[in-house]
Amino acid sequence: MLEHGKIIRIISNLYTVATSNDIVDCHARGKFRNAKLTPLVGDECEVDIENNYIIDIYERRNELSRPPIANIDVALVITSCKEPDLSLNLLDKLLCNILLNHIEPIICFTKLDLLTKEELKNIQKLRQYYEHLGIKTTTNRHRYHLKKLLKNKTVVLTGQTGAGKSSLLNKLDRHLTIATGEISTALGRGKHTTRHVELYQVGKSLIADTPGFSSLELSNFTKEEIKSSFPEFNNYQCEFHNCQHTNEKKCAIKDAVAKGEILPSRYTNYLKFLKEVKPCK
Ligand SMILES: Nc1nc2c(ncn2[C@@H]2O[C@H](COP(=O)(O)OP(=O)(O)OP(=O)(O)O)[C@@H](O)[C@H]2O)c(=O)[nH]1
Ligand SMILES: [Mg+2]
Ligand SMILES: [Zn+2]
Repeated sequence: MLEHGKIIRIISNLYTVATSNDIVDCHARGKFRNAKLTPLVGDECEVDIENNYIIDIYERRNELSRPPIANIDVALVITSCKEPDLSLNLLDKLLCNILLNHIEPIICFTKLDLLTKEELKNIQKLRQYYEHLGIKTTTNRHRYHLKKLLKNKTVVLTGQTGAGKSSLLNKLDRHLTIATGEISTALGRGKHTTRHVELYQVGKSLIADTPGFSSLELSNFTKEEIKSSFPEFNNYQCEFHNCQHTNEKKCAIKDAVAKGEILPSRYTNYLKFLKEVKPCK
């Protein structure tokens, strides 16, 4: 018998699928391997519930490869302010990747309790900057706000290892007991506690916990795409419409950085990301 379902968890080659009235562990048909199609958490699929096989994957609305997930409304970028240290490079890179995959990013800052008053003010300024770009921001302290932002959405948590993704899920639903990690204070590094992607029903949202990472490549995008993923650049008109905002003598973006209108970190990260694209593109 065939039923429609959604993949909610993948651990190595075992796929857990939620159908309308059951949760079944399945294997995937070899044909996916031949078609170079890797089933992802979030995939809508057809399952043979007698033989426990996924036999078809429906067309995806969208997908991400880091973390691997499909059919997402919102990517919540869990951004640690301390332990691990705030990385604006990773934040901007994640935003780039999410925007270019046509998914809405929302930034969620964590570990604000470890900050001094001065550092907190800086986070507040950062929040205002990103909000001004049209990107919503929140913190893991504001659970009511978070629940409102994520209501009726399929959400993926993404961000550095040790940033507090699993801890946040446990706080959003007190029935969850997902393992969370210790931060080694000596090294200031996390231990990669979460090892697989899994969707959880949390109130009126479906939220995926994912393994953290500390690096991400933007090599699949073109320079033009990278440029288009910086919304603040649209507010300025350079002399040449194809200005790369790099070595050009006159450039409205560089002027805006000098005037303090564009955050220096945003511009520096833009330059770094340009260097990561494939040379042939
Ligand atoms: N002080 C403080 N600690 C936090 C906060 N959020 C999480 N932590 C702690 O940070 C550590 C790592 O949290 P996890 O939830 O395991 O982090 P993760 O993002 O799931 O990490 P990976 O699974 O490795 O990707 C745990 O010891 C948490 O208790 C916070 O807001 N403040
Ligand atoms: Mg985790
Ligand atoms: Zn320019």
